[in-house]
Amino acid sequence: MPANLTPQYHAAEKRYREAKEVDEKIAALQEMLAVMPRHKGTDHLYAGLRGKIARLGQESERKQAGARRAGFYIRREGAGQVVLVGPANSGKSQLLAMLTSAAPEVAMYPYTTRTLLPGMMKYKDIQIQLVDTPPLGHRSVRVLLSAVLHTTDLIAILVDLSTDPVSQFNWTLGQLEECRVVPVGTESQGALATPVYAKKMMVIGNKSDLPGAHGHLQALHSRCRSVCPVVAVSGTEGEGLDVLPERLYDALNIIRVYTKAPGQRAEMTEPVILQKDSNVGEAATAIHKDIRRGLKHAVVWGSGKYQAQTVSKNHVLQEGDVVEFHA
Ligand SMILES: Nc1nc2c(ncn2[C@@H]2O[C@H](COP(=O)(O)OP(=O)(O)OP(=O)(O)O)[C@@H](O)[C@H]2O)c(=O)[nH]1
Ligand SMILES: [Mg+2]
Repeated sequence: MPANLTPQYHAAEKRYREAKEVDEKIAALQEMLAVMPRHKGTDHLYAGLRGKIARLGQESERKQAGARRAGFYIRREGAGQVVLVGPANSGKSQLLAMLTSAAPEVAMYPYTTRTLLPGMMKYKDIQIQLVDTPPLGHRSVRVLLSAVLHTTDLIAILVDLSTDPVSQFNWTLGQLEECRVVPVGTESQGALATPVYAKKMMVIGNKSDLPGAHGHLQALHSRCRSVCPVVAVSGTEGEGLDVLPERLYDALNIIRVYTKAPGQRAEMTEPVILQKDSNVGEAATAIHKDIRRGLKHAVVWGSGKYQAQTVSKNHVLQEGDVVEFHA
């Protein structure tokens, strides 16, 4: 079976071959792992990469006894993955604690978080994975984060609204650029090492409860206009946390679609997650390639001109549509 490895995989492999430091090698291998398709044909490759990472991990531990382990591969779960990044003390861990059942350490002093920690956030009938990270600024953290930044669906930049959030935002963009990550739509700027990963981003202005936050928020809005959306929250007081899951969902650019078997009621419990503007054919592929192969037409409730409209595989689906596939 062909492995169908993506250009992103080959780019990571090239970086692996060229890496001189053990932690860079591990980060590249972890990225290869994260972006490789998983099926029977790649089982062997998968196991091989895991083995290499384990061996290099031991080597790295021996080399820097007691020092932080480099690299981390977070398995994507749920409808989408959002990585929370930003300067120290901006409230990343507090936000993860408020929105998920994960229990990160939160503290008044900076550099509390030492590694990547995922948690699942509920939104309607789906779960979105949030990943807490150590504060940016050090090379070791950039190495630790590279794989997850390159493969994630959305990067949420957390800034502290009580102290010049525009500078924190600019600084964070600079740090991300060092990881070869730029906001989508700004790819052409700068002379970065290739490849550059253009990622959807969002800014979360945290600590909206503190003095000065309101004025700073206006400045942040002006700075981020045409780059990415901004949401203001308070991770400790709860302000804005009711709308945040929806804003993250919108920024992920996905839709929920439900399927039903002919003659049966739609189970409105387990939606299929698709990229916005996906069509019926893509929905079929997302479920099973055999469904796509046998597909003659579909019946759609929701986005059709009328209910139970018969549509072709090219019909573009909308949030909440119910689809019945006919072979
Ligand atoms: N007033 C206020 N304090 C907050 C808010 N969110 C977090 N804090 C406080 O800010 C401090 C840092 O919070 P953390 O969640 O540990 O920040 P972090 O970004 O994870 O910090 P590092 O792991 O060091 O990068 C803690 O004392 C929190 O209680 C907020 O919305 N308002
Ligand atoms: Mg933290």
